Amino acid sequence: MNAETTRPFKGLPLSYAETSQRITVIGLGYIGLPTAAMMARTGCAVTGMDVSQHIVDTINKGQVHIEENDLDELVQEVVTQGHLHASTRVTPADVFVIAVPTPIRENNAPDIDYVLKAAASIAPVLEKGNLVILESTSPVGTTDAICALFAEARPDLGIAGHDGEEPDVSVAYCPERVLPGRILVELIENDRCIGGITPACAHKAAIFYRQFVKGECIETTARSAEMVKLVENSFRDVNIAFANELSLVAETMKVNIWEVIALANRHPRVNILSPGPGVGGHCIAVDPWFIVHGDPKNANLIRTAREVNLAKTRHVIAKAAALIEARPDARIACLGLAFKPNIDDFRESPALEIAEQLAHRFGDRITIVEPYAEALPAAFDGTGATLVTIDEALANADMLMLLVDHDAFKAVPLSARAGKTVLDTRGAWRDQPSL
Ligand code: SAJ
Repeated sequence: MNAETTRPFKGLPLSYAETSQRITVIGLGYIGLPTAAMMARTGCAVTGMDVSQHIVDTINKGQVHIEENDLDELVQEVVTQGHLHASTRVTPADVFVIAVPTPIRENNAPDIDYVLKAAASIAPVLEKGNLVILESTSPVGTTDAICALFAEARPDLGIAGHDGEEPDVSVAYCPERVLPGRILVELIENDRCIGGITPACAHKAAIFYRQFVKGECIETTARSAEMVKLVENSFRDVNIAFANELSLVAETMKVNIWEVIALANRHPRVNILSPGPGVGGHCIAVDPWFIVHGDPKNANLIRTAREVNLAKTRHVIAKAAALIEARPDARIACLGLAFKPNIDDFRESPALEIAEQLAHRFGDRITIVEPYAEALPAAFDGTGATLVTIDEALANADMLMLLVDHDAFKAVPLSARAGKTVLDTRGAWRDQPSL
């Protein structure tokens, strides 16, 4: 039965969904939990599966373990209404969505162990007619690997890619492309790339997503969809690397990079991104390596961009350390630990790495301001560095290292920064010279 759900939620559109379908989302992190909640708000029965008992208990109380705009309210609503339930066990469903992490190993090789473990946990409960969708960012060929695992584990079922055009179990790759901070809006509004192992799998997955997504759902192959996701984030990494390289050249040439970029961007076909202290987050700083690993011989620009962005973080650390050493009595406030403004996500954050290294080197001369942290991360243990408020930092610090352009920092007026040495890595305070 197609039922229209009328419960309004923060103005986001609600679509028509098959409310009798059972959906299981594996992995309740930054993508899995919003995805599960977004599907549950249409009235579908969604089970969120996670290996962490703590995460499962938190969600079943209607609470969230991550910070994301409006997510707390939505999760509380769908859990209270009984549409979302969390569990540590995988139970049978009609549609399985895998949204687990795909980190990189020490040598920058992709680690798809969590994906394969998730697939292995689904295999025993698979039934004829099931659809399995991988959403995790993955190297090209990962969806094929899931099908091979299913085929081996369940010879009693016809698996996509192994048993004809219309198999018992359909498999597709459908990457998310949501921006942290806007996840709930973008999950619904963005276009989706739907990559089937066969055209029939793509079609089935597209019909599934069209129940929830207002953007266009475009059907393609699983391998193309895997590559699309990696290409999107590599495009951004390469462009940020261009801006970061320019910022170093501008330092050498003694010109103001922010002014140069603003003026160059007046050209109708130029749109240079912003330099910063490096590239953070679990996506852009990681995904380009999946391409480099897949074709090391040809992916030279992509590898170089990664190296440029990593080198920018080292450059900021060296520059900050030299400034601090030159002023032995100065007290330094590092503003921000998050990987980008107005979020609480510290994964792969260059700001965190810079603050951490300065704290290890300069101890209690360093204070940290991070409105999105209740306490300093464990990496600061034993350094002597302390977490302070922005007001305390402005009252006591001689040097301000602006590492994240949180709104709270951008709002600090010039008068409150008067007389302080400023290293602004984000170009947030253009009314004051930055070293
Ligand atoms: N950054 C700069 N300069 C810029 C823009 C960003 O230094 O001009 C830095 C940020 O400070 C941050 C990092 O890059 O440290 C990444 O931030 P971001 O806002 O560019 O991207 P993410 O990691 O939050 O989200 C990206 C998005 N991908 C693209 O824009 C192509 C998002 O749409 C993806 O869904 C997400 O990765 C993902 O999950 O893959």
